[in-house]
Amino acid sequence: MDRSEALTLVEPHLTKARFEHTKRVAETATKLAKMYGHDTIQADLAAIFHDYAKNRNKDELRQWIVKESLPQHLLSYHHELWHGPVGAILVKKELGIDNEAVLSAIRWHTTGKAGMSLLDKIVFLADYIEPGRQFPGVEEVRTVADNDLNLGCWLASRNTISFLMSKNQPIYPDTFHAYNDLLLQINKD
Ligand code: DGI
Ligand code: FE
Ligand code: FE
Repeated sequence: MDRSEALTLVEPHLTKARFEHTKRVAETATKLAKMYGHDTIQADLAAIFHDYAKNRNKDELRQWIVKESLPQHLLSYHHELWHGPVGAILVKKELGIDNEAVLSAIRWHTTGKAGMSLLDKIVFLADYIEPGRQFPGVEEVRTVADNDLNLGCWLASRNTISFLMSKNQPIYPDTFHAYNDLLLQINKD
């Protein structure tokens, strides 16, 4: 599938703002793939599909989690966490995307997890640093992302956890697993 076909498939499922975000994530993921030696076409496609389920309503997302036997504890956490795992299922069912590496990057793009692949990391970080993002501290993460993928992902994960804790929000276990695992990898480097 080429990028224009992918964009045409995704566009009707997203709001205008979400589609613009998607295109910026794809450009950022392509740059990171080039820097860190990953297939750029695959990174571009994974990023184009990463938020495929973002604009589905909560009830539909909930129903897919039940029907597809995704981890049911997802339902006890914030519904923001549902669009990644459900998105991976829906791009397969509705668009026929069956590349496991791409599906994994979509699945884990919000929380991360321990043992992320290179492509998982590229999409996770591109989503955090795309040029439209204005999180506190994002500029530091952008600078680090040019030199050290693991450190960039760890900083993104740390900032997200700090932000959620400052709001007294629950933190999904895989979010912590990503933080710990990335820290171990950084200390090994
Ligand atoms: O879909 P996007 O907005 O592009 O970005 P995303 O998929 O990274 O989702 C970001 C949201 O998810 C943001 O509001 C923070 C939230 N989030 C990330 N990890 C966790 C989380 N929310 C909770 N409650 N727990 C988490 O572990
Ligand atoms: Fe997302
Ligand atoms: Fe996103």
